[in-house]
Amino acid sequence: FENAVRELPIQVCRVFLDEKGRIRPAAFRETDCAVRCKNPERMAEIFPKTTAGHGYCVLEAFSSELPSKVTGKRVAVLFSGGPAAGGHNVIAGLKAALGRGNTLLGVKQGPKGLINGALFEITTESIQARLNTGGFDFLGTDRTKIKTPQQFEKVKDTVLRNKLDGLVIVGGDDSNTNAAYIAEYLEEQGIKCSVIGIPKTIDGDLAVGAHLPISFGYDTATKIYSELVGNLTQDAASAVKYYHFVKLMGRTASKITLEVALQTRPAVALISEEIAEKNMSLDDIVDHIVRVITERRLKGINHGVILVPEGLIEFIPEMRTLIQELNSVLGEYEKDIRDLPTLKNKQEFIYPLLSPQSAQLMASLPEDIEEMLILDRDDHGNVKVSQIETERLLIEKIRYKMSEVKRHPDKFFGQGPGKINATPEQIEKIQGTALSVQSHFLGYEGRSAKPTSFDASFTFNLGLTAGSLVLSGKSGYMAAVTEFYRGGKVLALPLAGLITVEMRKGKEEMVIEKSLVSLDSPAFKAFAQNRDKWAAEDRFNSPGPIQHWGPISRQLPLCVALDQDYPD
Ligand code: FBP
Repeated sequence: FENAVRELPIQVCRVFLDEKGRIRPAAFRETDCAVRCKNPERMAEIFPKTTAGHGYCVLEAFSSELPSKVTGKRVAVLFSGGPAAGGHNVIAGLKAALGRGNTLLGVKQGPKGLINGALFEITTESIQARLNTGGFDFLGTDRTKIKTPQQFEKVKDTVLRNKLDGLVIVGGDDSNTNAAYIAEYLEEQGIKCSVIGIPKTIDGDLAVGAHLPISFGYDTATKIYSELVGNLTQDAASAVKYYHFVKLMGRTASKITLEVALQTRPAVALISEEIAEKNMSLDDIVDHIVRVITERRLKGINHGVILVPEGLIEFIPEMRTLIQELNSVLGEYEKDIRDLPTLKNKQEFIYPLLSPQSAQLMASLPEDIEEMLILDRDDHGNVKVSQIETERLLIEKIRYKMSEVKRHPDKFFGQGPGKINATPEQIEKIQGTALSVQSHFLGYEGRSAKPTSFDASFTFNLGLTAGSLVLSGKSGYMAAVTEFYRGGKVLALPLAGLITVEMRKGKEEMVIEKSLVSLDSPAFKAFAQNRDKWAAEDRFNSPGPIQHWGPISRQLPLCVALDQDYPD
């Protein structure tokens, strides 16, 4: 591995190198830090085995030759959830930590493969050939949630049949929650198998303050989206006729949108967390965008880029209430509703069970969105926001509002609060201009790319961390790397301490708390201080393609760099 790694821009944390610069696993010791658990007593009840003795204490890696002496261990690894750049490097790091004296097995097709016992041996050659490639295609992935007693039994069978001493789960918040439950279950069953989670998701919402600034895949995805959005800003200013509405992936947090906004400086970027905090309705959002477009028109600018986070719909207060009400209805009548043949039948069943406001809102939505909201949830109970065309909903409403501006200029122009100041000539001039829009969705194209040098190094080190934890016999932890700018500090975070209570389908669910955009964070403040200038006139930036070599390749995501001392 040393040779393969040296030829690539992968930096290995010092703690994993011996005095001759050879890669070896590290050992772990307790620190005097703990993760901030929101419900410590409740979690200690749910995870008595994995929290026993050490509670929520963070472990730190230190250099030791002891783990490299451990041999004969059998460890399996699986991918779970959506792909993210660098997954193959996690496996490579894991293989490097385990060395030739231990066996690494791959689980095919994620948690489903774990339940079905679909495992195969991973050779050094097979994973070396995939070093620094994108995607999860080597193993495959899926979104099965391991929840029923029968599924846990089957996992136990797989562990026993394959004589596993370790299981590494590469996934997001839901998958790492699965890892916490499996770790607890195996210990409870008296089976010695270390279960370790790896923080993966392009969304960037699996982060734990200074202990884990970001999940892997975020840097690559945001750099790809920034290149594409940058191209659109440039195209908009060149063709001078279109507004490009770009929905950016990120199921819940707007972390991707914030990073892309900082990189490209668009006319508008909506941040869901801000919309929720300021209690902005759908109409407020539409009014804001119409205002920006109109003020730009008054300056002769009739083009630009508008960024819309994928998860927006769940943060608009009235939509959030509607989704919560729908979740409760579904929690009680899911089967009855599913069995109804047409959307009309479903509407007739559901509307009377909603509050009048929610029923009215629901009726005002396009039918395809209504249909998605009614039933389409993933195995973990999440609304499939990537399939909802929020950008089209906004465009429809903005078009309508713009036509109102045309029909009733007095309502929008003039003196006084909220009104736009313009001369009659200016108003007449802009009333003749049409609004031409293009809509885009950037998501899947960012998940399986060749990793940036940041993600390539980050993931290789996460794999080394997971392998070291298994060899040290630790279970119920998530591997973490922090202090990137100092060459990386390697930690293990107790999974049970990260779990909190979330409402899904109207019921309480234990799940790792999502890390959202904080309006007090330096990254958000940098955006908020600059956005009016970006809205007023073209100040865009087109960062161009990812660089894999040279100084620019080492650029951390701007949000991570700006927030590195922010406590979360
Ligand atoms: P993970 O949290 O599993 O990494 O997935 C993130 C994500 O890319 C979201 O941004 C998006 O909403 C979702 O996956 C799309 O999922 P699917 O692949 O099932 O369409």
